[in-house]
Amino acid sequence: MSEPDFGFRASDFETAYSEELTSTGRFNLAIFGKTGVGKSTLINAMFGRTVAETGIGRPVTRDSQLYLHQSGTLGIYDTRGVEIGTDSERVLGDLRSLVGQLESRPLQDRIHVAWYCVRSTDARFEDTEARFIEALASLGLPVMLVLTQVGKRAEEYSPDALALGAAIQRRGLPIVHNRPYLTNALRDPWLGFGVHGLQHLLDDTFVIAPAGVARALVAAQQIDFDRKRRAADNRIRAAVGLATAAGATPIPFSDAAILVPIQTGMMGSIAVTYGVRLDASLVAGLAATGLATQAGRSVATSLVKLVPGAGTVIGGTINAAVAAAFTFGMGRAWREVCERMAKGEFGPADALDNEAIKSVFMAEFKRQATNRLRRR
Ligand SMILES: Nc1nc2c(ncn2[C@@H]2O[C@H](COP(=O)(O)OP(=O)(O)OP(=O)(O)O)[C@@H](O)[C@H]2O)c(=O)[nH]1
Ligand SMILES: [Mg+2]
Repeated sequence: MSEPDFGFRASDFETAYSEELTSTGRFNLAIFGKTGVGKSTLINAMFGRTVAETGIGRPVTRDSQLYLHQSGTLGIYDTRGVEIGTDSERVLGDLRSLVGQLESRPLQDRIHVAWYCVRSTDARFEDTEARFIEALASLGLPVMLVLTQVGKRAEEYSPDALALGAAIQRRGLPIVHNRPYLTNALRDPWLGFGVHGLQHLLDDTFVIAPAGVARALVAAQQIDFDRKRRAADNRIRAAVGLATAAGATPIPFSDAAILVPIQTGMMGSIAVTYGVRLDASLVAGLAATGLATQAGRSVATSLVKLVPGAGTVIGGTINAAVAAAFTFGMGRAWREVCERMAKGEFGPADALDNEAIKSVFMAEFKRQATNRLRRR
């Protein structure tokens, strides 16, 4: 990848991205349930395509029936072709030794939460499943019981699903809040059921998971963009603080590149928060800041031309207010680009629509930086 002279430096971005990934850590979820109940569908709905892209995962030990899929800030443990009942003992044996090994490892390597899935339309919950859940709990794993494919029209749940949920609840199993989470992860146009219950499941997963992996879960999940926005805004605030400090000594135009590492670091961090892959965010970062880079000798100087009023305040130097406004504008514009990338609005990660990225970034940058300058 060729590097522009100023503006976005791919190497700075890569460094920031990988540092952020390391410090964010990983949220590890174990998911169980009988074949075909909708485990993969639930994971895809909650965490986006990240998991599917990691392929088949790898067995945690040779011959193990437990697989780990690891991608960025997310780890998923699951099984393949395992029958709860006949294969339970083997899976639980693998899990027991795994959990034992992980005890001495850092928090981010351990299993944080288990989801046990039951298909609501099966209308039955077997004793072998109850014993499996008890065994999970005895390993110290918090178990959330998820009813999948639950029909819901308006605010009415399907009576069958409610009956199954009540029957499970009566067993008094060691599950979180002693009640199932009612979900549907895929719109069913035939029956007219929409996706529901995922936000509640996620919110309680945040409560149950250790605080030390909350940032990883914010980054990994792909349904609650408010949480991502809040995390991004914290990072923007930090970068604006750094830029303000840098600008406290008026920076000559020619030295405005001093702001570039601050802004690039912020962008790397925000990309991680949105779960955007490194390769995709590199391409998007180059596209987004490319116009600024082409227009002048540095992002900061060329951006002056884009922001009404900025030129008059500075007179040959970049001052603190302008440095802050630019950094804020870039942060907000990049946040917008990352959110849309995460939602797939710019196309697939390996064929991004660069023109669309540019225009979204520039429009948002001008708007946000200008507002920030006016607010002074
Ligand atoms: N309508 C609807 N269909 C679902 C839902 N979840 C799963 N399905 C369908 O049920 C089938 C099985 O779903 P999977 O997600 O592959 O089930 P699984 O538990 O991962 O299955 P295995 O990996 O084979 O154990 C697929 O055809 C899905 O489309 C859901 O929430 N709603
Ligand atoms: Mg599956």
